[in-house]
Amino acid sequence: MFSSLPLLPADPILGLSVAYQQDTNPAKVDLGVGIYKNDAGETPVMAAVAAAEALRLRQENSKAYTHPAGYPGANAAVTRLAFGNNHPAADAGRIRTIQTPGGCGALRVAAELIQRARPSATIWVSTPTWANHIPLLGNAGLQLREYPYYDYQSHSIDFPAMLDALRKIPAGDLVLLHAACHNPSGADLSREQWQQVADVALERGFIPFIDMAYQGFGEGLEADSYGPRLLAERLPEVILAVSFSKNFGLYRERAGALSVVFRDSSEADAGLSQLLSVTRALYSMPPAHGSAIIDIILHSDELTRQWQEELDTMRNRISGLRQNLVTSLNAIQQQVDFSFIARERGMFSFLGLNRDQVLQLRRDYSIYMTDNSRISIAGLRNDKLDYVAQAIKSILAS
Ligand code: PLP
Ligand code: TYF
Repeated sequence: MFSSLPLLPADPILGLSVAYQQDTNPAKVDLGVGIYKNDAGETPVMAAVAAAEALRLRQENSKAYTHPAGYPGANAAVTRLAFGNNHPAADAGRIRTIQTPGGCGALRVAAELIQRARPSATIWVSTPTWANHIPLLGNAGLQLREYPYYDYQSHSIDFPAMLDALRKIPAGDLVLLHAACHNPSGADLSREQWQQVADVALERGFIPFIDMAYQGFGEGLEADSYGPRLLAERLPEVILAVSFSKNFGLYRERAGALSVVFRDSSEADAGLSQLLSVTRALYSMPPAHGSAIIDIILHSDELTRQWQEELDTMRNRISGLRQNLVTSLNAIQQQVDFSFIARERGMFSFLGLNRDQVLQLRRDYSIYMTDNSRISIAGLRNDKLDYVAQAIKSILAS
């Protein structure tokens, strides 16, 4: 039976890591997958996470199944982390949160819930968006369409074009927005622009579906959740898919959460029962380990402080690297003004190179990035900046 199945290409982002690992050039630089690395090129377990894990190892006395909604206690804590304390929608009993296997799990479960509630709904995604949004949402059977977002010429959001497209979206469709640190462009909505998106959503009746995979990597935990908090305050229904892979460094533990804001608490109860029925049909219940660690950290003032300091260090390192890359690049060539890289936020920016140039960087310099010239800034190191800048200069000149 399986002879009918053709061989498929590897994940274009994760496949790049394999190619990088196999490269024997000692000068190689990995700007591919969005994994935070320190200046030694390592992704260590965060100290707050290691401390929470040690505590958990001493305290855990059972591996019995956990609750279908996830590790008890963690849902309230992660809802507060996303929405803040005393959010009006939470106080009104309108939010239901479940833990999911990573942000990917949250996106997929949300898509299945939408499919149950309104199978004819279209999900509008930004041009461009994270490549995995397409299979994660599309494979649930929903139709996907695009709204204009990033303008490659000006290296910024084409907000008038975006608003114009949003104004034409039919009531009941969903608009996928990135809370902060837009993947792949690094270009984020300002507070004023979030307000305007909320106005149009109210006017048109579309439902915001927000992907928050980088809370704390842009400006800070509060600032990066401005959009979801605002939309959940102003609109009757909002979906929020959260990943803890980056901000807790829990990538392989598959820790994430899905919060849905419903019209009222009785719709919320029905909605939660549907969510649990969706997950029962997919994987029964989420992994507990990552959520338990997050729960321990968020319930300890000391560990929370330690975790936030580590997150601040990661964010500051990325913004420092952004600044240093601009300085290096602009000092040695005049062809392109790269200062947009310092204006953008989070893990990613586009260099603005074409595919041939990207392949040339990979082949001639062992510098790895996705074919659309997206670079993962955290993969840079200060001792490699000159090498990378010189390589880009020579590519631009050739
Ligand atoms: N959404 C975006 C925009 C991402 O970049 C990622 C990946 O890192 C995710 C969601 C899902 O993250 P994970 O499933 O690894 O938690
Ligand atoms: O865009 C990235 O690099 C991250 C990590 O299938 C990632 O979001 C990439 C591909 C993938 C899962 C996670």
